Amino acid sequence: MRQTLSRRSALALTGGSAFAAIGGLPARAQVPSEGWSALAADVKAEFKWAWDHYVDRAWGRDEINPVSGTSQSFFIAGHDLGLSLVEALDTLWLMELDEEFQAGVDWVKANLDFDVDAFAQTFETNIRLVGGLLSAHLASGDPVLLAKAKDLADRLMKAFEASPHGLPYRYVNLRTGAVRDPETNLAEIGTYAAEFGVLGQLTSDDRYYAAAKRAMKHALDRRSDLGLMAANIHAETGALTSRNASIDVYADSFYEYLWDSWELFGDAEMKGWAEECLGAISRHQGRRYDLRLWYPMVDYETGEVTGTSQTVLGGYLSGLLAQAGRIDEADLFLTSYAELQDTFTIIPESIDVRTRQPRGVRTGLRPEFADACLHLWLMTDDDRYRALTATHYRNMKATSKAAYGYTSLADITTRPMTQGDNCPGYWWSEQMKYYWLMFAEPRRVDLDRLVLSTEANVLRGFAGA
Ligand code: DMJ
Repeated sequence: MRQTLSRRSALALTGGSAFAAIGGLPARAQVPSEGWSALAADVKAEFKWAWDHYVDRAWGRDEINPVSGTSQSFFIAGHDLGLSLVEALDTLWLMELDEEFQAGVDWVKANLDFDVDAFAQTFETNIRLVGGLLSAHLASGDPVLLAKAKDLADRLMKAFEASPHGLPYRYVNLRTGAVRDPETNLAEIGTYAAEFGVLGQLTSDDRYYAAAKRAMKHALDRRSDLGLMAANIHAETGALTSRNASIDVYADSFYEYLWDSWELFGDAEMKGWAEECLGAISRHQGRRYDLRLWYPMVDYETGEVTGTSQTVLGGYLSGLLAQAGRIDEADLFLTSYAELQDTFTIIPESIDVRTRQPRGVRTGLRPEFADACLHLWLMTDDDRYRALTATHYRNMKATSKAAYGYTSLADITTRPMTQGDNCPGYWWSEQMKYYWLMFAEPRRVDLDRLVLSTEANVLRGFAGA
């Protein structure tokens, strides 16, 4: 049985919550009839099956299109950086698929070169590639992986250095350091501290974490009297470019990295900011619609609602609230999404919180519900969260499994659902890892020490590390 004492004792310090449950989650967990370990074996078999198709059809390409068996670039049109392969590495390691892990590492050593005269998105390159290389290095100790992560992070640093405020531009040319797209947002300026901090520790170089924290502080210094930040900001002028406070896309991982900086580096200032931000979000964005808890967009100075959509990505907040000890609120927010899972089988990409109806029919094979379940389970040891995740896994398998892997969906309202033709890179790093961590008794990680990046790269907690 997992040792939950350390996380639970942190909980005792945080006190109660004003949030009352609406009774949406089952009172008892439904343990899968086949048992957790059989479910874990199934997850591993599916991952291996999908990996073999990636090797066969898309080796070294960024993403496989699992219906047609074709592939596509993600960062740079026509120039692939092995995205899915890098994203898969630490998942392969945790699943003890060692030959596959080593084949991936060998590909990285022989082929992955970031000296490309092309623009790449700074944020995505960091969370997916720098994070993927770092976690593979932490797993295996291979110094070449660390050298590759450092080389790439050095190229991304140009995006910070070009701004008088240290706010990274959205795109940077990997060879020349030229930048473009200064109109940016909280997620894209504030999702570096975890990867850059770990890189800094491994290379004894404080510059990376200092740059990441400076960008976050710039935005934090512009909080309103309510304690909220507007989500849009300009890297050149440093000014806010909207009045909308959001927990959702364009802001999400900023908040995660405040907390992660505390967990990873013991940065108490970041913890204080995380608690202040979560408190303000809870007070001024959290709203009940038909008793369900949602966090719609609000004006950052008045708290007035400015938009009533909520995406499936917003589910991460439930996991973050749990990490910060706000268990009741986290559970209640998860319940809102669990109801969507019950109603639609696959949680819609975006809903209107007033009606709980989808705002579109496509979905992106999203991991955030399982992410939140993992963090709630780690904090409480309550198997209801594992049971909800088992349903998430089975529903994904029933709807997204295609000839050569798992795909996003083009229409969740048809029966059967209409498949798209793309497996996003994060599938290899996120949900399959969350399922594995919850269903298996993983031998290569200490769950009490586990810290995952926003892309679920393991940044702390490998057994023996
Ligand atoms: C992932 O790339 C990361 O979780 C990111 O923070 C936002 N969401 C996508 C997956 O939906």
